[in-house]
Amino acid sequence: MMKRKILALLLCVSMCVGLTACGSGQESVVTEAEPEETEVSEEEPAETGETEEEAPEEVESLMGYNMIENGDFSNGTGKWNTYFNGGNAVITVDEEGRLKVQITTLGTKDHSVQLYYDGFALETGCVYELSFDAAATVERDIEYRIQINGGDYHAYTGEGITVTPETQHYDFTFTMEEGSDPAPRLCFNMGLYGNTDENIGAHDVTFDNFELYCIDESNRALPQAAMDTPDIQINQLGYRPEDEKIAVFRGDEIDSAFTVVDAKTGETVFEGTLADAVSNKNTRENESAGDFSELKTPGTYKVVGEKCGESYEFTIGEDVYDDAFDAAVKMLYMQRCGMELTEEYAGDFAHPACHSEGAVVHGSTSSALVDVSGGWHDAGDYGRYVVSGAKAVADVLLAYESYPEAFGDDAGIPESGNGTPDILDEAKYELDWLLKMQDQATGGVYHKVTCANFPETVMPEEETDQLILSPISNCATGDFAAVMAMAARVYKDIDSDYADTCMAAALKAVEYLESSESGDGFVNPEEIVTGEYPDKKDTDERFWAYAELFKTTKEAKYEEALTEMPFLSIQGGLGWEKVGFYGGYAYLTSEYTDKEYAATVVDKINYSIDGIMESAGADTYSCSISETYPWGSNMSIANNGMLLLMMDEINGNDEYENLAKSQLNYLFGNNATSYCFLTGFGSLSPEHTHHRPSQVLDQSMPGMLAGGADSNLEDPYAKATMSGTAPAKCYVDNAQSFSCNEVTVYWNSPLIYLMAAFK
Ligand code: G3I
Ligand code: 9MR
Ligand code: ZN
Repeated sequence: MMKRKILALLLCVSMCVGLTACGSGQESVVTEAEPEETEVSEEEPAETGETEEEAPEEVESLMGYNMIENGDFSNGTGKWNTYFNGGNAVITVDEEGRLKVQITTLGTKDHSVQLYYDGFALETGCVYELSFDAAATVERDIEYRIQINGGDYHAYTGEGITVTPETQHYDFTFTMEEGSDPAPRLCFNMGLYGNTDENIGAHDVTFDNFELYCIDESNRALPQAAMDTPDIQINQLGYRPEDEKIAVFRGDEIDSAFTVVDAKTGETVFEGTLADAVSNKNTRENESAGDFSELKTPGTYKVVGEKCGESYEFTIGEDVYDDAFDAAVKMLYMQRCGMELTEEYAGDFAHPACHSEGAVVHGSTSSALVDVSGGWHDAGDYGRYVVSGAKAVADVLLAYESYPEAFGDDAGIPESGNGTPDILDEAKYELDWLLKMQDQATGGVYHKVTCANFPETVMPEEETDQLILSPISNCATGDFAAVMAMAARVYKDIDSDYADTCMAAALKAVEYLESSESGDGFVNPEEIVTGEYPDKKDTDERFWAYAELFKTTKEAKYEEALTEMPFLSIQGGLGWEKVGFYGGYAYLTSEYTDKEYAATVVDKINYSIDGIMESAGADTYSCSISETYPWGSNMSIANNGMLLLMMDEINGNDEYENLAKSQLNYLFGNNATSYCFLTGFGSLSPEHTHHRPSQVLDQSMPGMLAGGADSNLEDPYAKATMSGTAPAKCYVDNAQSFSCNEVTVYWNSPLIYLMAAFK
């Protein structure tokens, strides 16, 4: 029964338009376009004439096999999972070999208890039959659905059923009317659904013999054509006249020479040659880099090769980053929580004040509400997390300290024109919130404030569940102390009272840390399932706090405290988890007295820089990470650029600046996905970000840096569509893919730093 029949459907992929490809390109991307009414036939397709034809493809039949693996539970619970939103249950396989869902809490929503199965696909025009057996210890209503797994979670098919103590067989037939979905979810809502008695108490629902068959594929639509992207990559925002300019060519056959042409006149303005192609393990493509740095004349151009086609257009000019920089900074304002965003400043993304209700303290017997309003929404979710928020604020404060001339007072935020650089007004919005996250009694800082669950795809003011302060953590407290000490330095000449407030808060936080045992990591309390930002080591956060306190106050006791911590054992990094290099940089730029210690700091950071250079040297795009692209890889890449610039200050190495610039080139399009990862900029940029306001308004907010390639495939959509894909190409512009296509304030912030340096 599991045997797949090859139908040898001859399909003409007739939708390829545009450039003559070198044969590679982007993974196929499912769009929500209307399905084409096409008869599947075994005959030769008619000539379309309009486009280049490719060899007919053999398409596997969808019929004749059960799309649910292990539907009889002979191999345990397998790929079946539960999702809770206020309810609770446990799944096991019972003595009779059925899947048993032991429901203990019903919750208040239909999906408060959900059983689900991912890992199949539905194709437009096909007819499917779903069947299963179900029973319950107490008669009740449940709902089965096959739904889109993200956004509005609308059902492709589904209905309510009444399950009874006597096992019943259910059988449903449906046609996939919408665009093909490579990653839908089959689920059963078993919370407070239909006429189920809310006082039903603990009960079991059992399932068995799941079958999902395609029973008719005669109206199966043609597969969507793979998206055609150029085989010559460039920075789509362009280059400043003096920048190094490298285009990356790819394909089975690569040109040996190329030209750069004026985009308007077609006139050749530069001729270059290409070395033999090399294969790149990150992209699994053959590539060659073409250098056209000598072209410095401002203008709009394309890179052209006979075999590889054309690049997207780009500009050479002094101001190529100006608009993108403004938008990347403005994104922070757009993420503001707890105040109304007016149309004047936020345009379509205007919304009333959100999340202003006050939060309860997790585990506290008191139901008193704490005011923790304000700050930036972390990301596509509306959580506000201290460790990631501290990273974001640190980056922009460092950017301001190193490149103050990059920031003006006219960013188009409510504080513009008040005489203070807007970036400091913006950072203060987050710092004000951070101050509220400190427990006044102990000085400890709550790890985060979120609801118990991630919100639906709604605007922020529509997330109205109870806000909860998750427990105090050492990591949050250490990061808090560090950025408050930093703020005390940066705001000293601008608002000395505020600087004093920040310093007092930093000292209180350090007092807490000194009385708290090292090593307590943060894990989510059981009923809170929002972003965890787990971190098992707090020594790097402690180190960073001492380093910033020392840099700001110059007091010997902080230098003594930090030099007692061997830097070699401190987790290096500029992330939300590993923050040691913020501390190292603070020490190296302070009035330190321990030269030997400083030397070990330099050595350790230089060792990381060596790794960055090695990775970049082995990658045609000079991308500074290799082999594994983690969740938020664009942050890692931007962080590496930032670290190079920081260490350029210390080591004075010209190569660093150039390599940092290459990281920016990668982010703006010189990468194997062909995407400029900053929304709203470049020729091809993310349009379907996992960002709730963008999803609700059906337009990606401009100025957001998407997470980028994640070779760990960390969401169902990514798993379903990119298994086996080369690491650097594990990116999909789909809102369901939260591990590739979400955005965060702390991914924008290192980008802001990088761009500030190159303005
Ligand atoms: O620890 C391993 C490391 O050893 C390995 O080298 C590296 C590369 O594969 O992976 C590391 O773990 C990853 C970790 O991030 C640290 O980079 C995990 O696989 C990965 O799952 C984890 O992803 C985090 C994700 O939350 C899930 O926890 C992202 O960094 C983090 O940015 C993201 O943050 C979410 C918030 O929870 C909620 N708000 C939105 C935000 C962005 O998506
Ligand atoms: O939307 C959530 C996103 O903001 C988080 O970064 C991500 C990782 O924790 O989780 C997303 O929420 C998903 C959840 O983890 C699993 N169920 C589907 C949710 C969103 O579509
Ligand atoms: Zn909010």
